[in-house]
Amino acid sequence: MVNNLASYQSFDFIFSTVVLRVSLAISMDAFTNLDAMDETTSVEVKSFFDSAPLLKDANSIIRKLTQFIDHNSSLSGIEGPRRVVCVTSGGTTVPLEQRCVRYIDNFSSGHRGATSTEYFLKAGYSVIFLYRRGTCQPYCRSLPDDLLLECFELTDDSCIKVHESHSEAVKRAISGHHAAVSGGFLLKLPFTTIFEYLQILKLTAMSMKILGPSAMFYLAAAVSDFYVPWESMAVHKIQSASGPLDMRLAQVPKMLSVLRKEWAPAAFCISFKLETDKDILLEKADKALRRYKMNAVVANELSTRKEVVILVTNSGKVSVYRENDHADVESPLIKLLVEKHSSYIKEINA
Ligand code: 9Z3
Repeated sequence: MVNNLASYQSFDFIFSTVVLRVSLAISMDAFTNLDAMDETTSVEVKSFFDSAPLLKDANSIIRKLTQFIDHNSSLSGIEGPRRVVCVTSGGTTVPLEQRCVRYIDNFSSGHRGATSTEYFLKAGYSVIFLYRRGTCQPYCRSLPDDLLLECFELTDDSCIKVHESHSEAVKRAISGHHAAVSGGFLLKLPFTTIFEYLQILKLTAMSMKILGPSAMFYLAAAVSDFYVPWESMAVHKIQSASGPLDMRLAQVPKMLSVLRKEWAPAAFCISFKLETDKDILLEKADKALRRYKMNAVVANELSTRKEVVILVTNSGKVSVYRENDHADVESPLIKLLVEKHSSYIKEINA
């Protein structure tokens, strides 16, 4: 969870050179009784939101969500009303200071979320893309990182034109993105911190509640497990003169149960389970499926995440592979999930 990605920033806080002793505020052993866990969770969820810093632009986010849901709920789609999926993408940060200089980051390039968004749009879904600022964007996957400098060139008469080698990729990106946005099928909402992510997820879920089973959550974002509560966070930059840093992180409440039970109870919910140790991956995915009553859990291992994922549902486990080295594993994955979503809608409406 604490990773060295932070080292690419210009900040002077480099995790590999600082001893960060993490003591967990809550032990998982406390959660042996599920009812007790539910009660503990709802108290923690309330206190998380009560103490979180106010979400900037909350009114503008609510307005965009309302317009988007109004528009899409009036449209028809595959076998019924148009389906809407909330795709979360990228990692959340945990600030260590209120005037933040240092933070803990969660690994995710955003490739999974951006690619999946394209396949959902292609399958006739509308997408609320809740993404970490600066991560991979739908339709931009095949563009170089240094977009402006590599894709464009100056002509002799000082005009700007797209470099021949990138012209197909640029055309595809512009037309795909334009079609999705101008049709009102793609809404992009950015986040950075765990506080922003969970507050926007809550607003999104509550606005999607009216869609009933036509709503889907595809939670591919890498969400922090531990955080520093806002009220106990240092206001100013932590000083390094006093030696090694010793801090206590609280556990982020398990929002999946609240999403499932309160925010959007009829939605089709897919969460992701990421592990680096393949021996515990499936056991952890099974646990998440049961504990949070997900409709499916996508289990993936960090090193092979672009080649294979395992779809875990109540009816078993299916390995999903990409078709070849140049294909996206998200293509067969989204196809399978769309089928499962269709069966779910039929079952609910029967
Ligand atoms: C994933 O497992 C995603 O597939 C990846 C995608 C983050 C691995 P990239 O963005 O990678 O294409 O580079 N996301 C969920 C990760 C996560 O934090 N899951 C939590 C957990 O495993 C549950 S919400 O405990």
